[in-house]
Amino acid sequence: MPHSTSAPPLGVGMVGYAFMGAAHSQGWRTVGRAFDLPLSPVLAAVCGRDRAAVSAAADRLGWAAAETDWRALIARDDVSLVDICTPGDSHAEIAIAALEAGKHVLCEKPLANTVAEAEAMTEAAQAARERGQLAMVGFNYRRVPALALARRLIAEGRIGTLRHVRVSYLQDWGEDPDLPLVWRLTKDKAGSGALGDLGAHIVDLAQHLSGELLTGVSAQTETFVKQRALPGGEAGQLGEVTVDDAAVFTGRLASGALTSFEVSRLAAGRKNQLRIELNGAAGSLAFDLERLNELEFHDHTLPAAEGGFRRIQVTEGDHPYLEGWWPPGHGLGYEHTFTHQARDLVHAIAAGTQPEPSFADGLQVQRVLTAIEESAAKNAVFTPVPVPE
Ligand code: SOE
Repeated sequence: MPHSTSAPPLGVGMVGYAFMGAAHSQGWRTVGRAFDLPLSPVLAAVCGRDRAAVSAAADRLGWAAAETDWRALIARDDVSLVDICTPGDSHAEIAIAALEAGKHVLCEKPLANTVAEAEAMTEAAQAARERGQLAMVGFNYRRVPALALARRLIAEGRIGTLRHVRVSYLQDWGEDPDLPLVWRLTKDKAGSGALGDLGAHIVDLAQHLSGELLTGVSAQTETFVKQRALPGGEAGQLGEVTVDDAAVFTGRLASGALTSFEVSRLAAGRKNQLRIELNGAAGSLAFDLERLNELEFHDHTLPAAEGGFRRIQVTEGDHPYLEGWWPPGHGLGYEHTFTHQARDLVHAIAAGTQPEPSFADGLQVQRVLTAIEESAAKNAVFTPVPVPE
């Protein structure tokens, strides 16, 4: 696909072309048209194992060429940035090889399936940084304009000393009894279930928005549907679900603020609902991904008679990322977060500065996820304090 500006080209090669691959492709296709960029992304090649399927994906998603071996993709001279959109079990191998081959890397979340893999990736990224290459992990929700605004307001002290962060991320596709044992339900491919898939997002968001890290967690996880039909198996043949369907956990931020988290793939009627509320001594902020152009803000410094949550319509030209889009008042959607992610990465590459979130940030989230799993394993024999009758 030709690049649209006179800026020097930045050749992108993407591995994987399913849901996340399509979302990232959308970002790469649109970013140079929505924003003024110092480099012009070129969709050089996409990679997948099946020749016919990857060629069809290249046509559909706008990639100039198709490869069937990710090593060949990395070796291409017209690829300077490798974008990894595969299941978690291949992130480490591809990212480390790409960094060693002199490429910049964008890797979908969660960074890896294990802390050890994430550590190796972070080490490779740090070595590559010395050579001028950059690596970023794709926590796209940081780039929802309303959440970027929330971060700005919190950094400016508008909600004051933080007391609570309350987050949930709920979906319901796991409630489908006919859902087969897809890769997201297997530990060897996905690392964990709702925890790594949805929990990684909300752990990152809670820490990113508050500007603080979790110091400890206490968790419970559950796999409600323990067996599913084996894809390609005979009728009635079932396989074990080896990941969690849902997790609830609490934690403390460094300041002592209390946090609570809930993720599920079996929350009937909740399709892709991410809600976050932060309460501070001077005010509160609340956001719901299903109303992603809005941010609720309560200013607790106002006289009580004037307080209460008000809805900020995050569609103005001076709101984060809005300069690239429509006249004021015309909202954005889920897909724009991938365009914004591409924008920030292109700017960082041109400036030679570390894009956020870094692989080190992805590793830290991985450590939180592992602590949650450890806590959940301890709580597997549930020993609550009995409530007297
Ligand atoms: C899972 O269903 C999923 O696709 C996640 O993997 C994405 O990260 C999330 O943004 C939407 O839901």
